[in-house]
Amino acid sequence: MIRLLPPLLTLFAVIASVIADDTPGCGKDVSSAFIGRTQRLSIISSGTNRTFYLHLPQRYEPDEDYPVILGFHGAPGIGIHFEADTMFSSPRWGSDKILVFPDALGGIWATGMEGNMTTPLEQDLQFMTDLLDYLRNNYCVDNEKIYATGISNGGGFLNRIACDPTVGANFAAFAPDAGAYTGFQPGGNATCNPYKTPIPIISFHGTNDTTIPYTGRNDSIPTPPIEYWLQGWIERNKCGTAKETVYNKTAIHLSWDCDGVKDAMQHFKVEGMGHVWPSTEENFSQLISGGKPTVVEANRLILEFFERWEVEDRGTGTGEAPTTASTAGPSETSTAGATTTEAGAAATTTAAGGGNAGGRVGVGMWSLAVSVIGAVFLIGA
Ligand SMILES: *[C@@H]1O[C@H](CO)[C@@H](O)[C@H](O)[C@H]1NC(C)=O
Ligand SMILES: *[C@@H]1O[C@H](CO)[C@@H](O)[C@H](O)[C@H]1NC(C)=O
Ligand SMILES: *[C@@H]1O[C@H](CO)[C@@H](O)[C@H](O)[C@H]1NC(C)=O
Ligand SMILES: *[C@@H]1O[C@H](CO)[C@@H](O)[C@H](O)[C@H]1NC(C)=O
Ligand SMILES: *[C@@H]1O[C@H](CO)[C@@H](O)[C@H](O)[C@H]1NC(C)=O
Ligand SMILES: *[C@@H]1O[C@H](CO)[C@@H](O)[C@H](O)[C@H]1NC(C)=O
Ligand SMILES: CC(=O)N[C@H]1CO[C@H](CO)[C@@H](O)[C@@H]1O
Repeated sequence: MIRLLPPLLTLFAVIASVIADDTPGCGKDVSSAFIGRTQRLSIISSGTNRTFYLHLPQRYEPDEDYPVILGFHGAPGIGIHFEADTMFSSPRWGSDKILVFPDALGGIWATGMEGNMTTPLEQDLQFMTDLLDYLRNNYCVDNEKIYATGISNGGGFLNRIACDPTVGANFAAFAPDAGAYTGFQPGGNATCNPYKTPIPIISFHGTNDTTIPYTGRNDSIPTPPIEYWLQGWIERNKCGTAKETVYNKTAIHLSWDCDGVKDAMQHFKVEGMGHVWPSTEENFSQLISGGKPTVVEANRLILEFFERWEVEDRGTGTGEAPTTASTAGPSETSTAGATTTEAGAAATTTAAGGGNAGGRVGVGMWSLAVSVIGAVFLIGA
């Protein structure tokens, strides 16, 4: 019996850390060569070598838990493109966060499309699970503060994450720009079963975007009109009417209260902006496309938005699970120009319970059960 004591105590320590939202990587020494710099690392996921760029905070302390932001590049691309474009890892923006810029296989994220986008969606989603496991096991992660942002095809992929009840449940909020939401066009077959209501989303899209037009695309890479895509989330998130304001003269800012949660959804329709990252200073995507700086500083707006959300948190809402069928697009009665019926093979929702991340809660409850059994056993011994 006594010999069981040390392993049991270790087990309790692990359990305690799980319950306290610390991750197994807390307390682990990290080479100083890793801190404040961007490293390219890799893990094996679905039998494939998957690479990503990792940037730890300037003053990383192994005992302090940090928020994590995943940033998804556009297609074709690699993680460092998104880092260079947004400069999220510069001290000005990201000094207190763990920033991760994953690479898509062949430069293109799976968004459930056929053709060149051949990585199966499940495989890219599994990569997210494995990547988060890796981060939690090696670094001190604040499980409540994990977020995703991205551009174009990366925005389309993070939208798929938001729609996945299991993988999405790791994330507190989402921020796509110029998203290529393939599968969510009228008649598209994407499914969407988010883990909670509302899912906080701040999104950006330029009206002069010719790559992923604001009005949608009908060719081999179909994308929805942005208003149609928004309408899908308005319904899933149970949002009221939009508050509309003119932002800095040339952008339209829409904000929705959703299921009793204030300003849970935000959208910036940026007049004249092309397929770029919105910034008041010229950045790479603007340079490459001949675009110009805009009046919207996406970095600041995104970081301020993320600050407001935690995974388990749902503001002032009721915390009840959605009960309606969850579809990829808006319903027939929508006014957002959707003339077709619900987007294809919509799944009926089995949403993993209001405000809570199903998988994580599962682990928490299991740990609690083990620790109670363990405690009883110890007392008995
Ligand atoms: C995975 O790819 C990276 C970058 O190409 C390489 O450095 C690493 O050794 C590879 N890992 C494995 C296990 O093959
Ligand atoms: C959705 O449509 C795409 C393209 O037509 C197809 O490759 C994919 O298998 C479909 N997915 C489902 C779940 O039906
Ligand atoms: C798909 O492949 C074709 C032929 O190689 C190419 O012309 C096209 O640009 C590719 N599309 C994407 C989205 O990469
Ligand atoms: C795409 O096709 C649909 C149905 O054929 C049509 O209603 C819609 O206007 C088209 N959209 C664009 C942007 O061409
Ligand atoms: C946006 O596109 C319109 C029409 O093509 C053009 O007249 C206008 O100059 C563009 N705006 C910017 C800021 O590039
Ligand atoms: C845009 O508006 C924000 C918020 O009101 C303000 O902080 C910022 O200075 C403005 N930027 C420009 C370029 O007008
Ligand atoms: C290379 C470059 O100029 N990048 C700028 C792009 O925009 C961000 C803000 O989103 C700036 O911080 C960068 O300096």
